[in-house]
Amino acid sequence: MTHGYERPTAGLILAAAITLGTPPAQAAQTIVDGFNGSSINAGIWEVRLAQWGGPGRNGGVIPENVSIADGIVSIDGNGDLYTGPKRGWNANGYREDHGRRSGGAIRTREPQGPGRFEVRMKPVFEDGVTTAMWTFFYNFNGGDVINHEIDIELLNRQSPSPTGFRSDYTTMNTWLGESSSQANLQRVSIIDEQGDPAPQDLDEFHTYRFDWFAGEGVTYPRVEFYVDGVHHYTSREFVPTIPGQFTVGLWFPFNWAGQPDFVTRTLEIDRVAITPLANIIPGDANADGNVNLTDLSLLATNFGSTEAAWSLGDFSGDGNVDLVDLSFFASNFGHSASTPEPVTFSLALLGLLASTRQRS
Ligand SMILES: [Ca+2]
Ligand SMILES: [Ca+2]
Ligand SMILES: [Ca+2]
Repeated sequence: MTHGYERPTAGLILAAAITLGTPPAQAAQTIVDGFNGSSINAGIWEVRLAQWGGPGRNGGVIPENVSIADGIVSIDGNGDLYTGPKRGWNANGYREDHGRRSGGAIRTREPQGPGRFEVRMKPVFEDGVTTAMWTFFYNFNGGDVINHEIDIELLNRQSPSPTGFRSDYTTMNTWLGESSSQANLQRVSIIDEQGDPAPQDLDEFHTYRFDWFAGEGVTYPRVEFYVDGVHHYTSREFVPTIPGQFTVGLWFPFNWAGQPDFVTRTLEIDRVAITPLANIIPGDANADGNVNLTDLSLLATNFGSTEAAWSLGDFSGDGNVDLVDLSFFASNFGHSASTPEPVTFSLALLGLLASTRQRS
């Protein structure tokens, strides 16, 4: 453990503060891939040849649809009007005689999580196809634990109906089993508070993220979902505990995403970052790697909130922003992705905190 998750006592806070200036050793490896090479990093990723959903359901995901250039991984999805030379993959383990409804996906070789999963990408918004990012653990040997999964799927529907495309809705799901009774399935509106059109309406890159906390220490198990740094939903039910391989891709659902009446659409992935929980520092509200006054400002603005998330200063995960969260912040104040900040300032802050606690 590189930093305390237990509710700090004043003594613990002081002890932690005194050690500031020497950033904690980081045992876990953070993965950041901007895809700047001439090929996809095979040490991190496998390019998938696979099918799911059952025989004849779609053309699977095939390596021929995945390419890299200029810092971008491009993944083609071929719709019902596709007549090119690519050939899809059948669930029975052989090539189709056509390439219709074939997509592509990259998946980490190693299981990941809990932690922060962030993808900057330009999704495809079309009927019949879905851009998705997810962790997946499956117990192929059977037993009680079958399916631990967290996903963001940009099929963008307010309801399961195959008609009625809605680019302002995003699914944010957590699963502990294969049936919907073992999952928390949410279709979340991502229209902003000003009522402006959803950011996804634009043909631009956006950052999709989920922070997965499995309940370490006294923190609360939950998965927080974000689009462009804005918190949209927290799942507190059916929260996975088992690390899973992380996939980003474009694929064709069988019947619940509508008809893909197009030739080819392309998902562009600019960057993927996977941060293990040990490297996520309580207090770093804006997730920039530093714990400083910017984060304190976020915490202060939301102090007293009972519907908060990490980005608003709720580091413990109970939904409230209170002295517990301030304690987390204080114990990590000065942590920096580069140069530590002076200790003296945090000691002054701790004095303030101590006096506040005595009054409360
Ligand atoms: Ca890039
Ligand atoms: Ca920060
Ligand atoms: Ca809290």
